[in-house]
Amino acid sequence: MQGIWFSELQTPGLGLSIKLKRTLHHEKTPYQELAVVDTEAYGRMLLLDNIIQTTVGDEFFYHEMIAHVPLNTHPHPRTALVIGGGDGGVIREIIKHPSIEKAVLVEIDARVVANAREYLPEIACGLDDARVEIRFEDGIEHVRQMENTYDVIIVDSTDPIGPAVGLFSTEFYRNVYRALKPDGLFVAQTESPLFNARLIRRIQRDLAEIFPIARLYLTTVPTYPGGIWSFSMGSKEYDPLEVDWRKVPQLATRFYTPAVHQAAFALPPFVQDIL
Ligand code: AG3
Repeated sequence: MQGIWFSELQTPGLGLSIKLKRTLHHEKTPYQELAVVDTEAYGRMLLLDNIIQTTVGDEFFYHEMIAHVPLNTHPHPRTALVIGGGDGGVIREIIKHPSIEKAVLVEIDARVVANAREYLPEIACGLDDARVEIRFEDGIEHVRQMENTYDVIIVDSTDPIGPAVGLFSTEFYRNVYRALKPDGLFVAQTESPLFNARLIRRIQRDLAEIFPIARLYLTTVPTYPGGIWSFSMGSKEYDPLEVDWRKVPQLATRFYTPAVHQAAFALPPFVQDIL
């Protein structure tokens, strides 16, 4: 292979390789190693500890699905919390919803936000919206301190290694429940059903114990392991399969539509077997 390639070792026996045009930035933050590179296939790409977080070419698959599914399930979301998500992609989607009055981003690493603003403007562009509040603190602590505060909580974390481990814990989900309003709901990215079946099963069981409604839905993300990705939802009142579509706002999206929303909950047998 000619030129310079980046490979993410997604599993011990599987790598995803992308040809680089150039490295735009590289630094060690207090929390992790951060790089922004430009690629042939997907444009600019954000890496944390050599793990692909997002690329300009395919970020909308993920950001639209993690945001619009919960926001359209809630009939009138006013306040939203994003944990992680320092690139701003989830916030950009949230502020498309006219009902949103306040969107809080709690990101532990200020350098992620600073670099996204500088190198990934098409992803970070929503961060300057007047409804957005950015706090550089630990999302686990933030949720522990909140009670009856948010309509929607979205966990846009890194993989469950290092500082993100606590964002996949039973205790965290209990605190999320308490931080939500009485009819609130939450969604977390929960990795690939091809490679993380046991994690997904445990999360779904936790959520089913804590929330009246627990659901799993899927999307495709070309640059994530397996290309198939899961999201787990816990909801106090609203069912994502019973949305009143006449009342949902018309949004400018490239992946999400009401039909895609509904289809995302159709689980293939191999995923059904996980639950
Ligand atoms: N959040 C999900 C990252 C998981 C990717 N995993 C991997 N490539 N092994 C990304 C942040 C996007 N806003």
